[in-house]
Amino acid sequence: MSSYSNTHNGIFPSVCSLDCPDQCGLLVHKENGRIVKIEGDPNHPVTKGNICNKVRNMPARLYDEKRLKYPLKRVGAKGDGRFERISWKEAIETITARWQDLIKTEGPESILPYSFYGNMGRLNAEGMDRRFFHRLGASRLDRTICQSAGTVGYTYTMGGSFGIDPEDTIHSKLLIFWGINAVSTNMHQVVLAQKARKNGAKIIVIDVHKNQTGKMADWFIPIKPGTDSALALGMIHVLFAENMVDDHFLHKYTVGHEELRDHVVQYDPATVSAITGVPIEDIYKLARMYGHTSPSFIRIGNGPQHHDNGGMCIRTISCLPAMTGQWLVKGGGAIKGNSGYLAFNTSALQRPDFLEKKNTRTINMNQLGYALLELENPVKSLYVYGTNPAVVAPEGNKVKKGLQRDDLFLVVHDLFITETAKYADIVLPATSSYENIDFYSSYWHHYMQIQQPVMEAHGESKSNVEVFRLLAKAMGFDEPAFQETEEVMIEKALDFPANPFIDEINFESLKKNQFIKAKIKPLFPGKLPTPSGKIELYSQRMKDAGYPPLPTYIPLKDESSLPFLFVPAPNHNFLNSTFSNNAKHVLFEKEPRLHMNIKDAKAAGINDGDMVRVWNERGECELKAAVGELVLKGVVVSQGLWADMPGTNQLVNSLTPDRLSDMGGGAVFFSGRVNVAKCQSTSKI
Ligand SMILES: Nc1nc2c(c(=O)[nH]1)N[C@H]1C(S)=C(S)[C@@H](COP(=O)(O)OP(=O)(O)OC[C@H]3O[C@@H](n4cnc5c(=O)[nH]c(N)nc54)[C@H](O)[C@@H]3O)O[C@H]1N2
Ligand SMILES: Nc1nc2c(c(=O)[nH]1)N[C@H]1C(S)=C(S)[C@@H](COP(=O)(O)OP(=O)(O)OC[C@H]3O[C@@H](n4cnc5c(=O)[nH]c(N)nc54)[C@H](O)[C@@H]3O)O[C@H]1N2
Ligand code: SF4
Ligand SMILES: [Mo]
Repeated sequence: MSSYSNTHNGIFPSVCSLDCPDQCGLLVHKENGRIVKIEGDPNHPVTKGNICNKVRNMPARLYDEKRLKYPLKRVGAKGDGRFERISWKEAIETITARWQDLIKTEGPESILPYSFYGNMGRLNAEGMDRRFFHRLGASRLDRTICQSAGTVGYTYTMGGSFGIDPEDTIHSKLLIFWGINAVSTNMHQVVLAQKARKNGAKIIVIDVHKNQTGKMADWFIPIKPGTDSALALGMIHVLFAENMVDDHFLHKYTVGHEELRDHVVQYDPATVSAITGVPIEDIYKLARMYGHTSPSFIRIGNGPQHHDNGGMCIRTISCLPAMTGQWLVKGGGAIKGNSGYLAFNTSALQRPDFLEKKNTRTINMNQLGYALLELENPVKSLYVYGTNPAVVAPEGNKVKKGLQRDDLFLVVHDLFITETAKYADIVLPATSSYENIDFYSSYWHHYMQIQQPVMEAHGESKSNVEVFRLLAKAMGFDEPAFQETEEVMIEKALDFPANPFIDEINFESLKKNQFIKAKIKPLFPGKLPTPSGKIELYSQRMKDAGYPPLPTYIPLKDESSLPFLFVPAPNHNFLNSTFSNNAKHVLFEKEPRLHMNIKDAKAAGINDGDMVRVWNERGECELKAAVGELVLKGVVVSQGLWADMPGTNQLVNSLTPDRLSDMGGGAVFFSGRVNVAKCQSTSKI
């Protein structure tokens, strides 16, 4: 393995491993064996040397004194976070002995892997682990916490995760950021938009919160949470009514435009305005701008899909570019996600052929509390890696109660004692992505990238791949797949003739070039992977699955009569809960706040800066009120998945519901209702 990890001085190419669409090219500077600086790689064609504040300060996290160096076993009560150092040998023996026992007494489905993309490297996030748990016959995990509702919705319209090349958006004349806080979560799309703006483009932001992205817009359109599909339908209504549609495109590349034309008659601007809170004249103005501007581009974010109706909402928004034939124009169209272009050989990587039986049960990761507390044949052992469910999963109090169960054998593999790890019986130290070899494929731009180790493993920490190799050996799994090297795993994963776009991307070419762009063909003219091969404005497949076949507005669930919809979104300086335990990043964010409308605040006797209590039937937490006009009446917004909160120390997800979205079993973080009142007592902050 060619490795820079032992080289003491120099500048080494890397890739950001965080779950962020930008997947930046990085340069890591080392002096005397230590990483002293991380900056953007100016040669990366999309990210061009700019990176976010979070990762510029990554060295503080990599060398944080709290970083784990050794395996640990619990010595205190679950949740206390008291541990004692043990050897790897003892750790692996303890885990596998307990699992052998469980397999005999309860069956392998009593064991549940629980992971997400804390490290986007494919070998570590979805490689050796999948092989191992398939072979073990463990319960399967449905990884639905992020984008599954919208992906299913978008796929009904477009056939898969295929949008346009973001590099083309410099040619756009109208860019709509729809439910995406791109200044914080997709900064290079903003850089591209600013370039387009210099050439005369206008930027519209549609959001429930006028955050940094809304403030950067030429026009910010505030909308009531969960009503975006109505707005999109209102736009389509006006596009048809005022003859702004591209009939040639609709005839040639879509199915169902006649049905859609009749169907949207009901979504007149007055009706849509009453649903969305967007004034009637603004609906006309938006539809006319969209109808008359080409190329127009929509960046579809995660916000609208984290709702009860999220799948249908994304399905609906994704019909818009077809109305005006934007898919044929360079810089026109949309991006929801682009992972389809970089599809690789997941079967070779994950070996589903190792699945013991085909009907192994699947557990939705959004219902972890339920799975731990209420499921028949309960989960007896949970193995957590690359995610921090005690902070990020909905119905947080239920999750914590589940993690506290005396008879649950919990193993957590992480770089830190996270909130989740505090409940673990065994904690394993993880290397950071900078210590590993792995390949990366973006879900926004069209590049694959490689990481080679640039620093030595911290203490005794090990990568996910290494740990699953050890576990496989101890379990007696003797198939060669469990001892494959990372190099061979990458070669096999990238050997995928079914996707000709990546046929020049392999281990050798990645090592030589660091990043390689897939050879993408434009979507049109061409056949989409929908049943009809066209954009499905009318979807028979949806009808067969029990959904309305045409895009439709379906209101949020009426979960209670509490006065506010609560939108606990991500923040600028954390990445989900990553960095929420690093002092520097916490300092950048200062403290958790709750944005509320001045009229609501006045009515409740709340002033800016007051500590407020936010509660519902699921839990409660305390935040500092930020009073103003950044959110509409009836909406409250917090930012950041804080691991440490004032007062009762319950986290924002103690308030979020664990019911599932309309499609894809997605999470509905933003569809919960709460009440808010001024705190009576003084609190920690
Ligand atoms: N700095 C930073 N970057 C990140 C992350 C992070 O935590 N911090 N997380 C990463 C991950 S895993 C993901 S999935 C992406 C997510 O990044 P985004 O796609 O930006 O998604 P969110 O931040 O969840 O929400 C986006 C916006 O949706 C708004 N919103 C909520 N409900 C609605 C609604 O009903 N309608 C409309 N129009 N807007 C609504 C919120 O106010 C927010 O501004 O970002 C990634 N990048
Ligand atoms: N309220 C609310 N909740 C949300 C969201 C929201 O917008 N609002 N967003 C949701 C979304 S979109 C997502 S994607 C999820 C994400 O939630 P998570 O996937 O839990 O993401 P992180 O909080 O970043 O936690 C990742 C963990 O992986 C660890 N890690 C990093 N690299 C490695 C590695 O190589 N090996 C191992 N073993 N561990 C590693 C990190 O130290 C960190 O503790 O959160 C969801 N939760
Ligand atoms: S978190 Fe996103 S913006 Fe920041 S360096 Fe990583 S990929 Fe780039
Ligand atoms: Mo996500």
